Amino acid sequence: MNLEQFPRHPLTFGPSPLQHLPRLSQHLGGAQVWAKREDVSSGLAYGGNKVRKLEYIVPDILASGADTLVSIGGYQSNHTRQVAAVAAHLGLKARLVQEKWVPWDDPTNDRVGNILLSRMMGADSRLDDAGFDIGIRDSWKDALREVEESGGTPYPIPAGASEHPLGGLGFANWAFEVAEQEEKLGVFFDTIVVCTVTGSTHAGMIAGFAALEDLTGVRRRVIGIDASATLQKTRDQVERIARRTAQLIELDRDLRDDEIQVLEGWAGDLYGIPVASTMNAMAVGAQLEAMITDPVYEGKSLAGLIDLVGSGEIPRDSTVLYAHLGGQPAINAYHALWS
Ligand code: 5PA
Repeated sequence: MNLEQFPRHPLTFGPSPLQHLPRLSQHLGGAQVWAKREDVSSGLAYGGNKVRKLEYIVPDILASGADTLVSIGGYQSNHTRQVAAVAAHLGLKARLVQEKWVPWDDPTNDRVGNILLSRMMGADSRLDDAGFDIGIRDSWKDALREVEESGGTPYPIPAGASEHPLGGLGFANWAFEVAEQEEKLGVFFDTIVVCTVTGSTHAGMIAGFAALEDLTGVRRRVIGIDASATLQKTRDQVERIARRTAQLIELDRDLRDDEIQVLEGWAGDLYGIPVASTMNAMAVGAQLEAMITDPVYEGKSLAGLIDLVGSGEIPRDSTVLYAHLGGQPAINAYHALWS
């Protein structure tokens, strides 16, 4: 295993904080639940999981001599907001393609929250009518070409930074950070629960924990909760990126099938649209722990955790780590859920 060979440009305050959630644990009547908070670990525009992925991509951006980061997401993409933040931080430009990934017809959807923040940070954020797809899009390729044609030097960052060759490294490193924090706190997380859509967060963790298992001999479960509602695409992407990242960090074995688990059941029918379990999870997190989650991603993975602990699928004697990946700025566009 060799993660140290990859340069990392720090964009966070340090290791993201671990937080025990006693009232949530008591409410679920089973496992002890903790959260690792990517949403409060960076000063760059509210942070989130992409900041960690970008820490490993920035050295390549700087080496490339690019002047414009080009990326893509939905109107309320957290990823594009974090790309805009990193561009501002580095003194670069950002060209963002914001597609209509979610049929959420609130008139504020393309004006508040993430997209507002991206615009404040000076990004050239342009709307596109195309619907949800985690794959490589023509609109993104067009944006890259446009930047070039206008004399700029673009740096391509695909959706969620997942298809970027280095996209899995940030969360491979997360696994080792968890192990260090466990040692300091005298706790062991046998189960990790994480939201998965474009895949490299979950995939990076899979590769990182596999490497850690090989070093320590200790197994744990990393459970991805699908929030894409296009399960097969996300599953394929997670598997592919996990294997690619494992190879990159020189894991000297293939990943086992049981290491790659993407569970369905909490995404609802459509990406970005909350269902009853999402609403319940958001209320439970907020009212028991003041832990705010969003209706697109974290509310869905929290719903998965609540059901898996409640049903005993995650055993009562488990210590579970919920990866809180950020995403709160989007709730502004979802004000109607509570009005
Ligand atoms: C996102 C992603 P992955 O895409 O790495 O699987 O991460 C899923 C995820 N939680 C989980 C939050 C808060 C997220 O923002 N967001 C995308 C975006 O455009 O914001 C890439 C889809």
